[in-house]
Amino acid sequence: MNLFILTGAGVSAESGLGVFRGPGAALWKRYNPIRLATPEAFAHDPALVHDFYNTRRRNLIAASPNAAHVALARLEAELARRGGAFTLVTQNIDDLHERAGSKNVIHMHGELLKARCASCGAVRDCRDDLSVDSRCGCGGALRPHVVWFGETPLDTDEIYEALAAAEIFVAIGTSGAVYPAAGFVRAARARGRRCCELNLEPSGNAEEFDDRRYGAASEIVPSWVEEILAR
Ligand code: BV8
Ligand code: ZN
Repeated sequence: MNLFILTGAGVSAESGLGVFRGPGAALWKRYNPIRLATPEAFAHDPALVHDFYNTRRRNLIAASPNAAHVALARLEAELARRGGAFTLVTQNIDDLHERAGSKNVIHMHGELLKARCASCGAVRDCRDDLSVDSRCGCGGALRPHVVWFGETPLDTDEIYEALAAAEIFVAIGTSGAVYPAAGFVRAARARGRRCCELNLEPSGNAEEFDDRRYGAASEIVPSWVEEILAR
C-alpha cells in the first residue's frame, strides 16, 4: 500500500496549538496569523512577528503530541515493516509528529523550532526566543524558518513525486484554504486515486473526497489507522 498523508493545524488542535480557521481559531486573540505570517509584516514590524513566533515556540515546547500524532507514527512504522510506502507532509510548523515517533516528516511550511539567516540562508535549531538583535555567525539577521504567505513552500519536488506515486491521498485536519497544499487532492483525483478527508467538520474542498470521516482527530485518526492496518 502506498499512502500520502497531508496534515494541517487540526491534527495539533487537541495538543493546544492554535488553528488558523474554523473551530478553535479564537485562540488568536492578540495576533491575526494570516496578517502576521508574511514577509511584509516582518519587514514592517519584526519585533511583533518575533513576539508572535516566540509565543508559539514556547507553547509548542510546553505542548505534547496527541493520539492522532501517535497513530500516524504507528502507521508509518507498520507500513514500513510490511514493505509499504508512506509519505507524511505537514503544513504545520510544530514538531509533534516527530515527538510522537514519525521518522520522515516533510514540513512544507517550515519549522518553528528552527531559525534561518536572512543573509547566508543557514538553518539552525532554535528553541529560545528570537529578537531583532538575533544574529547568525555571518552577522546576518535571524528569522523563523517558516514559509510565509507569498513565499515558496519547501520540498515541493519531493512532495509532487510522492503524490504521483501514492495510491491513497489522505488529508487530516486541514481546511483546504491554503495553496498549493489545498490543490493536492485535485492532483490525486486527476490520477484516479482514492481520496480521504479526516476533519472535525467538512473542509472547503470536502466534495473532492470519496471517503469523509468527521470528529476530533484524536478519536477518528486512531480508529482509521486501525481500519487501514486491518486490511
Ligand atoms: C505559494 C507557516 C507560490 C507560517 C503557513 C489565490 C488562490 C490560490 C493561491 C493563492 C491565492 N492568493 C494567495 C495565494 C497563495 C497563498 C494562499 O494559498 N493563500 C490563501 C490564504 C488563499 N499561498 C502561499 O502564499 C504559499 N506559497 O503559493 O507560493 C508557489 C506555489 C507552488 C509552488 C511554488 C510556489 C505559502 C503558504 C504558506 C503560508 N504559511 N504556515 C505559520 O504557521 O505561521 S500557512 C498556515 O495555514 C499554517 O501552516 C496552517 O497549517 C496552514 C493551512 O491551514 P490548515 O493547516 O488547513 O489550518 P486551518 O487553521 O486553516 O484549518 C484547521 C482545520 O482543522 C479546519 O479544517 C478545522 O475544521 C480542523 N480542526 C480543528 N480542530 C480539529 C480539526 N480537525 C480534527 N480534529 C480537531 N480537533
Ligand atoms: Zn548567516
